[in-house]
Amino acid sequence: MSRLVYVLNGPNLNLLGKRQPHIYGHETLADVEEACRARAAELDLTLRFHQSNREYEIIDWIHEARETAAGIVINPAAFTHTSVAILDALNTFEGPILEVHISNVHKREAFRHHSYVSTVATGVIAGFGTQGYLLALQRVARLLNEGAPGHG
Ligand code: CA2
Repeated sequence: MSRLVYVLNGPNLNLLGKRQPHIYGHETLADVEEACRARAAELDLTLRFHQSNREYEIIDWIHEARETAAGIVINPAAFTHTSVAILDALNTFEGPILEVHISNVHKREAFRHHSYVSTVATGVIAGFGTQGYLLALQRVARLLNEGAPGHG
């Protein structure tokens, strides 16, 4: 059984820790990746960690994950609120999908309150800062340990 998890990050998250720290905190995406890798090792998960500003790249990684991965943790960033294409791709994935938002999107502008991705996600974490990624990995590991459908 695969224990591979894709951690996917959408547009502008490459700026994490470099702009708007009052909303997204001081940690960079490289810090988040390092923390995810450490937590994954404890949970006996293997990670692929990616970020892109291009919708099609995120879709291609989801297609790749269909073939190999047991779970997906995704912060689709602004594509959360706009992308039927990412929703359609995620709908083809059989394992757990955990949607993560660093900020509490429900406390922010109304256009951030709707998520296409939430309509397919197994679970959603918002407003826990970058700790949300680690909690999502913990949840994926638990679901896989309990025999959630995944790849292989
Ligand atoms: O809270 C989240 O994680 C979001 O997914 C972040 C997105 C936003 O569009 C969503 O509504 C909520 C924005 C990511 C932009 O990241 C930046 C990080 C630092 C500086 C500027 C942008």
